[in-house]
Amino acid sequence: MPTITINTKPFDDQKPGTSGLRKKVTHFQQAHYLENFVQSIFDSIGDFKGKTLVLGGDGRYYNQDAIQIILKMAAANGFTKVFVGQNGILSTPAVSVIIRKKQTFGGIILSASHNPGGPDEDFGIKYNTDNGGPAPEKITDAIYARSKEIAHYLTLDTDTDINLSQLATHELNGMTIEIIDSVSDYALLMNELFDFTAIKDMIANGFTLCFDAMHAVTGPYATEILENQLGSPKGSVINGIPLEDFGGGHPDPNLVHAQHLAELMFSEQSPDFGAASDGDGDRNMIVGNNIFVTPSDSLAILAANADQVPAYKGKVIGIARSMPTSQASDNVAKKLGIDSYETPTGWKFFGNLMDADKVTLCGEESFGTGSNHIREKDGLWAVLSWLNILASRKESVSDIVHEHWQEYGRNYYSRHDYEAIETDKANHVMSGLRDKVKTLTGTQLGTLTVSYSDDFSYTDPIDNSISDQQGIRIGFSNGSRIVFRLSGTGTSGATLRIYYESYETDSEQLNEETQQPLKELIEQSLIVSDLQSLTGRTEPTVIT
Ligand code: G16
Repeated sequence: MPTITINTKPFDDQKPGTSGLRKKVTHFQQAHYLENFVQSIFDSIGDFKGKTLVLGGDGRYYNQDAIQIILKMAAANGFTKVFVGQNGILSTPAVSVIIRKKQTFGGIILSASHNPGGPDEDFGIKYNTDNGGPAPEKITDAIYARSKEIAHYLTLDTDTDINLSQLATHELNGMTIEIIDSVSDYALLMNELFDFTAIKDMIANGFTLCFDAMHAVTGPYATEILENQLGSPKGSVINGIPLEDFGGGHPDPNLVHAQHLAELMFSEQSPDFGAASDGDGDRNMIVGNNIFVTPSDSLAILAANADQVPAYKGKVIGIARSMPTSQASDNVAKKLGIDSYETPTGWKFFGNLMDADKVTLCGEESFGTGSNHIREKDGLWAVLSWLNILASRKESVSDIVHEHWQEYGRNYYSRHDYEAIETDKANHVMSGLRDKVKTLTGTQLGTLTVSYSDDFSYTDPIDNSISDQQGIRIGFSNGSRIVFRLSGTGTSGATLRIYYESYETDSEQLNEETQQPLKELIEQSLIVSDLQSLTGRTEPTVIT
């Protein structure tokens, strides 16, 4: 079937954000919109003639349509082979596993992550390079530049679609398409990293768990690993069937959107362990009986207990966290005598450090945790890490967390999100802060003395690339911090995130409350930012 060239015109809004291009489905459905972006990717990633691609997504609405479009374009552009997940399903971490294992040129992931799905909701697309990680900024910048000048794209002159539902091999204009099992490569790697026998024994001895897949991509992965392989009873995985609209839910694993799980874990029927993952399977939430583990604490605890897990015993060489993530993991790194790194928000910044063997574990406050086993954050990996540590230490989640605070001190932490603010008002808040931070150092905010204030800038220690304007930091002499940043993943208006952190080492002063110890920081953040008068907002939309 003939390759055809379709004339097109640039769209002016195809700048990839923190995690690829995310827009409403209806926006992607405009004539030529997806095609323009895909051709811009192909035009920006170097010579892939004769090479292989991985393709899959989180199963949201438009996933399968987009896959059919991309397959035709990949064939027309000269890829030799594409691995596609059965029914178009591949979690983000699974794509990273497959790229690395099969040594492909790269991969395309179709997902808007934790954002809702459905005909009127969100869709997204991102490109991962041959290390299995999100494309670095030099590639996403090139894709954006290309999208602004694109004049045509290549596709095939056919309406015939590929059957994605059966494991099979197809041929499309000289390109091979292999429909692969979505779960097996990923599950195999998890077997290699963790002590499945110990976890299995713990479960056989009565340990109970509930994993909420939120009707998103991890359903099949969690069912296979937690129920079939580790023996957790059927029903331990809830909302395990991926649905195009995530069952009408918001597949964001936090206490607000995984409310059912949160209620269960704080009830008398609580299992020993609870967890949830997001739309594309890279985020995780960890909850114990009556205790929520913040993602920042989770990273610190996994690092402090890495010796309990076979693949990491004696092998943790460094820890990286994104700037707004609490400094809890820095305290662990200090004690272990290893390096810690503070990077801008976005998993791609960890890739260079992992490729250069500088760090083993990485984490972000936005419910992302992972390691150098792949180059994406990995929701089920975090769950299995916790299960392995629980099986080895034979203590409850709550005991492990409390013992950690006793030993390292506690970093009280909370994030307040103000969603869907009009973009210019949100920009106004940030530009006001940017001016103010130049003169804040040394001044008092309430009873707090500002020890530093800046707009975070990061120089990558490996390639020396510089990323500016990554968030306003106000640090205080007692170790507390306030951070302001605009989300890079929202699709309506702007989301302003304010991150609060305070540090307590006196074990007599530790309490279960989170917001109370942060009260003064919260008050001062509103004063210094003028948030309420500039946006009219009096309350955050979501507190985590
Ligand atoms: C994406 C990135 C994460 C990052 C998060 C930040 O997450 O992959 O590395 O921490 O965005 O989101 P925001 O800019 O909204 O704070 P995901 O899970 O959406 O791919």
